[in-house]
Amino acid sequence: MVRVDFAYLEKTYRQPFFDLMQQARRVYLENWQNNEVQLCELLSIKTGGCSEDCAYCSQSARYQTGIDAGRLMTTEEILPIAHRAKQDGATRFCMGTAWRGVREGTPQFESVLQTCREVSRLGMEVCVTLGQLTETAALELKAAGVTAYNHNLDTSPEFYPNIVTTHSFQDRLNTIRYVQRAGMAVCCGGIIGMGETEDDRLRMLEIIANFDPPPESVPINCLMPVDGTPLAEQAPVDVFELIRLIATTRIAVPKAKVRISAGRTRLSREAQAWCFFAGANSIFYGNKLLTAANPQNEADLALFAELGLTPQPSRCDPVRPSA
Ligand code: SAM
Ligand code: DTB
Ligand code: SF4
Repeated sequence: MVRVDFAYLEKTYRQPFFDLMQQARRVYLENWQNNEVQLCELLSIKTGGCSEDCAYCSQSARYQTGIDAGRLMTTEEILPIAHRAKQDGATRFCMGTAWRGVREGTPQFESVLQTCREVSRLGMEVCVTLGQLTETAALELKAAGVTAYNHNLDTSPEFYPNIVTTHSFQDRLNTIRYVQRAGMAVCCGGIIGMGETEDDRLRMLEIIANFDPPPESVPINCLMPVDGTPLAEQAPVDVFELIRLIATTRIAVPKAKVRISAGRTRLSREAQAWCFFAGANSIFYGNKLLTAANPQNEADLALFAELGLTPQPSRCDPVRPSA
C-alpha cells in the first residue's frame, strides 16, 4: 500500500478547482465507472441521554437540546422500518445508538445483536454505529451479520480535544482496529464546519487514507448546528471547501464509497451535483438522519433522474486487514 502523505493531500486539495475536479473524476472513472450512488438509510435505535460531551451532538446528556433520552428499540420495532427502507430502495441499513460504547453481555447488546441477525436476513448491508467496542464485541457483531461499522474520527487529532473531552482520538483508533480485525468493513469519516481549519480536515483524511485496509466508506458530514450545543452558532461550511474535500477524498481513497452525509438539507441541487462530480457515490436516504432532517426521498430521486444517476445495488464484501 502506498502511503498518502499530508503534502500530497495539500497539493491536491489546493490546486485550481477545475483541475481538482478533473483529477477526481478520472480517479472515479478508473474505479467506479457506472454513475451509481449507494442509498443508506439511518435509524436511531437508542436516542439521547449520552454520557459523552461531543460538542456537535444533539444526543449528549450534557446539553439542553430538546432531545430526551429514549430506550433501545426492540427488534420487532426495528424490522418493519428496515423492511420499508429496503422497499424504498435503500441497500444499506445503518443503526445508531447514543452510547459511549458497547457493554458486552448486557441485555441491550444482546438485543442489538438479535436485530442485526434479523436485518441481515432481509438481504441488506447492515451497518451499526454504537460507539466504542472491545475486540470481543466486534467479533460478536461480525458473527451477527454486521457488514460495516461506522466510527468517525470526526476531525484531526490536534483539534479533537476542542470537540470532545470524555474520550480520546486514540480510543477512536482502537475501536477501528478491532473492527478491522473482526473482518467488518470500516466506515470512517468526519464533520466539517466545527471551527477546524482546512489543514485539520486534511490531517484527518491523511489518517483515514492510510488505514490498512483502507476504509470501505468515508462519510463527510457538514455540521448541522444544534441549539443548546457549544457549536450552535457555527457558520455554514463554504460549499467549495466541501466539494474540494470530497474530491481529495476520492483521490486519496479511490475504492471507498464517499458519502455526502449530514447537512444535505442546506445544499442546493447544483452543489450536490458538484459533490457527485467530485466523486461522492453514497448518500443517506430517507427523510431523517438520526435526530436531524434529511432531504425527502422524492427530491433525491428527482435529482438522480436529472443527473442520470442510479441507485447502487447491494454489495456485501467486508475487507480484512492484511497483517
Ligand atoms: N455514539 C456513536 C459515536 O459517537 O460514534 C454513534 C452515533 S454518532 C451520532 C455518529 C456520528 O454522527 C458522529 O461521529 C458525527 O460524525 C455525526 N454527527 C452527529 N451529530 C452531528 C451533527 N450535529 N452534525 C453533523 N454530524 C453529526
Ligand atoms: C455519519 O457519519 N453520519 C451519520 C451516521 N454516520 C451515523 C449521522 C449524522 C447525524 C446527523 C445529526 C443527527 O441526525 O442528529
Ligand atoms: Fe453523540 Fe455519539 Fe458523542 Fe454520544 S458519543 S454525544 S451519541 S456523537
